[in-house]
Amino acid sequence: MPTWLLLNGPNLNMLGQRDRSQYGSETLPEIEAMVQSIAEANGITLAKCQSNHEGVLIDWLQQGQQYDGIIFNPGGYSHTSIAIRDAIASIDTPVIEVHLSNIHNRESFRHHSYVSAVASGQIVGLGALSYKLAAYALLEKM
Ligand code: DHK
Repeated sequence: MPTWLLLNGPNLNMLGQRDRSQYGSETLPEIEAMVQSIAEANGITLAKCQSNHEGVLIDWLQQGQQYDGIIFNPGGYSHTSIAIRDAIASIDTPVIEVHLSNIHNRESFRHHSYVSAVASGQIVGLGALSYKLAAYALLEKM
């Protein structure tokens, strides 16, 4: 059975409470359930992880070969982490980079993502819909 990984980085466990004008009102469990229902409807198993720790995210990415696709919101590490970029570059699994907010119309330090160059694609600025579209993108790729 094909399997996807839904990976969320730092502070995304606070969705629903943190800066709703940027991140919307959906909680992470609600977003996970939304992706899970798309996966299940298409016979795909979904593994989920949220971590506030860079090394834990890298550990999951290093196991990425066992997945058929990865939906990844690296949170603030998008803009800082060469180590996460290197972990993605070391696996063949397609990784769709997701951001709830439009990182390009926010502070300039959010405009650059180290992940983008090694991701299969990037979806930004559509709130929880960004995750849904990432799931559809993976379906098309499979
Ligand atoms: C989430 C974060 O936590 C920020 O650090 C990024 C991203 C944007 C998002 O929009 O999902 O800059």
